[in-house]
Amino acid sequence: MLKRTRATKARFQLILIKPSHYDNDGYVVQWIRSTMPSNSLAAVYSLAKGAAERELLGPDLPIDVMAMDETNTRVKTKEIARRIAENGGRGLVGIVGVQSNEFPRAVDIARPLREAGVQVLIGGFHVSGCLAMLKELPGDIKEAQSLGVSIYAGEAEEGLDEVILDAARGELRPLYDHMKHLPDIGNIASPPFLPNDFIERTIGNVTSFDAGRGCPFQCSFCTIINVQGRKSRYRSPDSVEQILRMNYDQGINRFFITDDNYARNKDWEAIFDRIIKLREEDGMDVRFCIQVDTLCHKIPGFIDKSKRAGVTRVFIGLENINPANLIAAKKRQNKITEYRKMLLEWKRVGIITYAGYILGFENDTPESIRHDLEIIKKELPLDMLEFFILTPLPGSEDHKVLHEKGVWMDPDMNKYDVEHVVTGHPKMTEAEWTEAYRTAWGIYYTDEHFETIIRRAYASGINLRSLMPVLFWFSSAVPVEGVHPLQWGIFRIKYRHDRRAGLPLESPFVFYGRYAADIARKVVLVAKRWRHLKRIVRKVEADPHAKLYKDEALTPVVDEDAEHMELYTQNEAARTAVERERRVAAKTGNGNGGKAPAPAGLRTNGHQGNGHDAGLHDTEHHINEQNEPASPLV
Ligand code: B12
Ligand code: SF4
Repeated sequence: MLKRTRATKARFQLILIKPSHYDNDGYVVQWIRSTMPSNSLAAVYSLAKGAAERELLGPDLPIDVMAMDETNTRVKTKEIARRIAENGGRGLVGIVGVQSNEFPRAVDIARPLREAGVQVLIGGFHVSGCLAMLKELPGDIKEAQSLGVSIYAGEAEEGLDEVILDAARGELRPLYDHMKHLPDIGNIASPPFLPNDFIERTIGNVTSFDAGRGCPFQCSFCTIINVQGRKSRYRSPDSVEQILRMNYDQGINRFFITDDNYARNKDWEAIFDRIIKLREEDGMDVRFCIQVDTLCHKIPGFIDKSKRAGVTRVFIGLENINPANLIAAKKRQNKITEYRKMLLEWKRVGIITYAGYILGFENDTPESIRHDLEIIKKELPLDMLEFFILTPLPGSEDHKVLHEKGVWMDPDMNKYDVEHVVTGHPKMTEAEWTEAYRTAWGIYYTDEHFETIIRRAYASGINLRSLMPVLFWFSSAVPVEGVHPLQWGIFRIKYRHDRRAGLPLESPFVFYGRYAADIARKVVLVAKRWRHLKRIVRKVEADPHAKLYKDEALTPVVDEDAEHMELYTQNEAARTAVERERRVAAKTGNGNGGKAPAPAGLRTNGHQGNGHDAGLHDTEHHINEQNEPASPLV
């Protein structure tokens, strides 16, 4: 990636690195092809290119911008330092989009660079979250500063120029704090963009961008609201069109819109309308994966417009099915009575659903988790389910509260990847909690349930050739590779020398012997699992009655027998939640004519008490026209 350029004239070198993190053995998690390009990197890279094109440092000091994502590219600090020296000695390494689990790796990258006299600046969610929520900088950030590493908290849209100017003078400040002012991103001149040679290092023809930032809700485990705010800030339809066209021109037509909650992007409709125009009138075949909340189906037209705008996959923050847990986490907007209705709406238009499920809320036990997952399998028409360990991520209210109370939290930030237990639980030991996470994947993705998911999808008009790779990806990442599907990639790369600071260099015999055995094991496992899944798909396709498949989860909400669904009756909290919904419905005059007491969310007409019309549309059954498998995410 770093081409050698011996310059005759000084050139400012701006090198942007999105770091990875370490696996449990202390090796950097890297792949020949990683999941998808990072939007954080795309955002900062594009702003930096903009500064270079504007000749921010004047015509005598041109800026060269380079970007690399460590999940698919080896970071060679010596080469970086040499490149800066060869170009006149002025430069900056920006370590970008650093999440808490990546902070130790970011510091390990910074250390040799600082020793070589290179200026380094770290930005991203870890530093922004800590500055947003903690009264004092935590030890790891102070330690980075003691190495001479500068910290950038907040968004780069209005602060990057200042940083480049300071760095060019060799006067980088220890801290840039932009947390108080959240920039307007409506029409910035350089929206997120990465060139194609970068995207080729990831799976599929996919890139990502944020159409908006911020979310109005208040979930206690969430960092987003404290870093990006609760007010919706969004790009204009023109800006979104610019991003789409720039990518389309380089052959990229699939996009992951990274908004944590696109349904709460205040301008979702205008953005979708523009995309619909691009697709239907200008013939641009663009497709999307979005993230939404469990009330999105109540926004009039949201699901139908998603379909027309080319959304093929949707991530939903389901989080849990026990209302007591949801209330404790301040996730009151998640109503179990809405889950089935929302999922059936996505099924109606043939869009694949993924739901996130968090393990380790205060009422969870290994038994309750197992029981809840069985209910989900039976009663919710969901395609993929992905699991996370409830983690007090720096930047969240949970983290702040535990920190202020002095409750133990693991000091090793590398473990804050929502796959490790990092604090105590009232009902589970660390071992039980870890095991509950590990086994959850196997409980959901059984052979029997694979077949059920595939049958439901087939009967709903979802293209099985497009479902199969994602089903494979989400069900196999943990058993095969031991990493979360969002972190998986194609073919793991490991360098013996790229080991976490403080850990010994292993002997080549031990290292390569284990590496080779590991590769062999994974190849066999991957082939076996893929063939197995393919057999199930073929079986369903060969079944002449498969299109007529029905089960409890696919039962239309209007016909369901709410009294017998375990989702609504399994415990006191569920029954209370259903009762509360009934009372709300009765008060707002939206009852169902004195018939069987169906919860508000189970009715098919009328208002739902929050001003939105639930309006189940009686449109034709849509068939997902997407055929070829691409990235596991988009
Ligand atoms: C998209 C996304 C992903 C994508 C990443 C690919 C992509 N397309 O970007 C995928 C799905 C792969 C992913 C995976 C994970 N993610 Co993620 N992800 C996000 C998400 C939703 C959006 C990221 C984004 O684009 N933000 C918008 C950009 C522009 O904001 P930004 O990163 O903060 O960058 C701005 C500023 O920080 C600043 N800045 C950043 N770097 C620098 C550097 C310099 C030099 C300067 C000047 C400024 C600067 O300027 C930028 C532009 O304004 C965020 C939540 C969020 N709203 O940000 C979670 C989030 C970042 N993810 C999170 C987590 C935990 C994970 C996983 C560990 C989960 C898991 N087990 O799978 C993995 C880890 C991946 C890894 N280590 O390899 C957490 C991190 C929390 C924390 N305290 O660290 C977040 C915040 C969500 C949450 N749950 O709270 N993720
Ligand atoms: S709905 Fe999602 S993005 Fe919004 S506050 Fe809750 S966890 Fe955060």
